[in-house]
Amino acid sequence: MRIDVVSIFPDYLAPLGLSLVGKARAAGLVDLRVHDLRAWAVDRHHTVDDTPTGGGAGMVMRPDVWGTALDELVTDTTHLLIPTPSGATFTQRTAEALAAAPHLVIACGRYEGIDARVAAHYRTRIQVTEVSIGDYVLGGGEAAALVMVEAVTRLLPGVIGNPESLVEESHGADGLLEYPVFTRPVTWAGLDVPAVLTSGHHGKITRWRRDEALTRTSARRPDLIEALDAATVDRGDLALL
Ligand code: 6GU
Repeated sequence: MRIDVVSIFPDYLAPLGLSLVGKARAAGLVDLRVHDLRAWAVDRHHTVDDTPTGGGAGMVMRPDVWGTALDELVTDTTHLLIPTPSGATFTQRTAEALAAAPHLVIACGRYEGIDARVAAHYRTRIQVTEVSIGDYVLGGGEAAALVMVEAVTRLLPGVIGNPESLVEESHGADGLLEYPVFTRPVTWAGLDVPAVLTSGHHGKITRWRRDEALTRTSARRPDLIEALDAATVDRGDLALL
């Protein structure tokens, strides 16, 4: 997969050289390039913004500069992502869909956002999604781009050594948060690892983990319990729900 990220703060994307994403890049599993939007600005001051038409606070990013940049980067098969707090919520399902795309371009806005004609124009040519990573406001799209690139990259074939790691995790197919995990030592700070986990009884361990996932999800994310697929709820669950 290829991913292009465009920002006026390309250094903000430096963490994409580290850890899981950095290793995936080094292994050639993702071709990730970060661009400075100002490279496409034409005036002496490399201006990328202007005042909002109709009045109001802040500045808006100019469509002409973004258009020159995106015309150079997008192809017919590009999925253009525009991070914005007014976008559709980015979820694990979004990450899964994007991981199947051949090319992502992430257009990071700052200030009050990017002139709305940019999304409208590219929507006539390619797939465009305005995405939010949650119900809070950030200073720009860069932190959201970091989040989305990591969530997508870890789903690409070969990035995670043991693909079983992708099966039993929060926001996976069962619709529940993950159960609590433990390792050695068996006693730490006066706290014991739950005895069932050292029992060697795999059936009991599976049931205990399922119960923990259910009680944790009920307490922290009741919305996920409401959304559970009836087909994934078993007889043992019903006592807890
Ligand atoms: Cl994607 N961008 C900005 N600027 N703020 C956000 C966001 C995105 N998602 C949540 N808040």
